[in-house]
Amino acid sequence: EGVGPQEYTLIKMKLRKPYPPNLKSFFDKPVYLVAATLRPETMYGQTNCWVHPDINYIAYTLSNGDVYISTERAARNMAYQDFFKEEGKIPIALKLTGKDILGLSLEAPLTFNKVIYTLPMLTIKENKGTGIVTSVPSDSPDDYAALTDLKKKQALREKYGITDEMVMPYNPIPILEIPDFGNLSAVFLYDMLKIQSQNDTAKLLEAKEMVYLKGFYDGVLLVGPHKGKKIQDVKKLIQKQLINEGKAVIYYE
Ligand code: A2H
Repeated sequence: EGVGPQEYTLIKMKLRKPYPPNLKSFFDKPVYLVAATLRPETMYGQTNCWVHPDINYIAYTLSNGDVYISTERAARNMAYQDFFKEEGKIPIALKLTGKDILGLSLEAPLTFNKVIYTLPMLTIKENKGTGIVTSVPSDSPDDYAALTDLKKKQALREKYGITDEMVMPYNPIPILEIPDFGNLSAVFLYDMLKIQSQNDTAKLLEAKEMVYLKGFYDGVLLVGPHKGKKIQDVKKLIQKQLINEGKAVIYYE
């Protein structure tokens, strides 16, 4: 990894009411699944939220009364970044596994989808970010591969209790244009490199490298108030807007 701390934008995905039985104790509090991203400008294209079925997560209370769900590792980092009442101390409210938080119905900022669901992604790393990832299949090859796996494999959906309505209506949304790659660059590279699944690690790494720099320097936003502007000129603006509206926070690790 790099030298200094990495700054991430934590996207707050709000649990919709009524809360499921295992989260009912939070009935009077806003509950958020929080996802670390380097690409806040792509949030227009969110189609779902990823959790790993077999990782452990916790729910904990912030000093402002919000409840967050993430790995304990991420909460420990937050404990030194002014998220909690007492520095260094995580106010744990509930222990969960990924399986406990699959199929949740969420509201996410900026996206054209009114409702998105938590779905299983098997390549999530426990030791990066919050262990929760927001899915933008138009621009992230990993996200497109994992969503395509769920669409293609009924057995995979059934194994995790995911219904067709949580997956099938959701398609990549054209939100930014990259020269040569078009307006769904993750789909373009998935097809071009003949990626087979979310476990196609080497090809997915290649796709990620191809899309990342080119997207940053040559990508142009196709939607929202900054439509027509270059990604490098709007990334910070969109991050700030999300933070000012209480829909995201900054997090370091
Ligand atoms: B990115 P880096 Cl559109 N395990 O957000 C696996 N992947 C994780 C993760 C974890 N625990 N935590 C975060 N990530 C993903 C958007 C996006 C991302 C787009 C395109 C590329 C991209 C939507 N998903 O990342 O190693 C998150 O996905 C390409 C690497 O710190 C986060 O940004 O660079 C990125 O990986 C952070 O990974």
